[in-house]
Amino acid sequence: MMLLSEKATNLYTSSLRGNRRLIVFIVAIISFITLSFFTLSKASFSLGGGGGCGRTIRSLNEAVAFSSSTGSSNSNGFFSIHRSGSSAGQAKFINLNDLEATANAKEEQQHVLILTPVKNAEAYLERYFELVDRLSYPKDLITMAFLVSDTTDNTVQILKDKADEFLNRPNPSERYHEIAIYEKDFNFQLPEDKRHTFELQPLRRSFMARSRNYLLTAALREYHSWVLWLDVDVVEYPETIVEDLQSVDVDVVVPNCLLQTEDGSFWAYDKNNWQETERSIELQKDLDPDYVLLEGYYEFLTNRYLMVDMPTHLGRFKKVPLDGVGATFTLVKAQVHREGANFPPYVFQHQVETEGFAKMAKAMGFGVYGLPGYLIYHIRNS
Ligand SMILES: Nc1nc2c(ncn2[C@@H]2O[C@H](COP(=O)(O)OP(=O)(O)OP(=O)(O)O)[C@@H](O)[C@H]2O)c(=O)[nH]1
Ligand SMILES: [Mg+2]
Repeated sequence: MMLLSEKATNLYTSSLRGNRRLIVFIVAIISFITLSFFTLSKASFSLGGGGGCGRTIRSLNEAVAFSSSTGSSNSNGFFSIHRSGSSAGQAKFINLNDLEATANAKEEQQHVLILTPVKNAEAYLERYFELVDRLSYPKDLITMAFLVSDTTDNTVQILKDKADEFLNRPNPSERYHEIAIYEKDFNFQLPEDKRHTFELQPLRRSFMARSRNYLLTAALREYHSWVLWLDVDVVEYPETIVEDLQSVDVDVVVPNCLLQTEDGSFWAYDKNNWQETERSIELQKDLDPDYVLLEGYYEFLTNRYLMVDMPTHLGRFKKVPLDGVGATFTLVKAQVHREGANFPPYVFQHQVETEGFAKMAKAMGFGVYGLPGYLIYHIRNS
């Protein structure tokens, strides 16, 4: 009897153990299926599959449907919280919809940011400031910003002294809105006699691009409507040039930059302002995508139509569309930079730096133009 009941108990315990194993097994399977379902459905959103938009670029309707299905909120304008020390935080609201860059910029009091990268530039600074100071655009609407790189001369001190003078003039209407000097070294040095060697240009231009991007991201403020790129060694331009270029009312515009000569003879300088031609486009079809095209070098002829070779007698405001630009003097609506066109330090459509910028701006749908009859002058360096 005793033996029988012991047997029954053993049987009961082992069947209970069997059931428990079964239950654990079933629960594990259900958890696995549930987990897989959520993981896969998330993945299909982030990959943009299964009708979701994820992070890919989709049509506006798809994107709107996606954003309302995930319940993301939207607000007008721009908020940021500022805390200084122990004082209470204060929200800053700036409606960027109100920022405009229009032909009547001066009347509308639109701010201009003049950007100049500099390297061992002390010899050029006096003339540079003389010309900027002569501009007829109101000084209180002008910000100047410099990026000094890999410099061994007195450039920084001269910039600081000039800024001090220009910002503290007795007459407030003669003072500039702001002057900023940034220093950033890339430890990139080229021997002076090698600076324009064909093989070294892609690298030199790539470092110039990095400098320009540094300067742009450090200096651009939310109130700037225009960005004017001005090289330090441009030695002659009209005092009304800012208003003149603004009046053309396009996204990017460049005057025609020639070489200053003693006898006033016509010598081209900025060959980076150009149009593609049928032949230049044809030639690019067989090129390695990483090949950088350069203007003004006999080593490789590009077949582009350079602005310095276009007729200059058709009026100062006769504009032509361009596919490549330099930056000796380049006026850009700030929106173009804000939306993402900058200076590629990598190869973009066979170009780097300023010409890459033009290609990028055009790829984004912006208008890029030049004025062959509007002449400015660059110093003869050697
Ligand atoms: N921050 C920075 N500025 C540079 C660098 N190289 C040149 N610059 C400045 O960038 C502008 C354009 O450079 P330039 O050396 O004049 O270039 P370029 O006009 O093609 O050459 P040049 O015919 O010799 O004048 C000038 O204002 C220079 O002082 C650099 O590596 N870093
Ligand atoms: Mg120069």
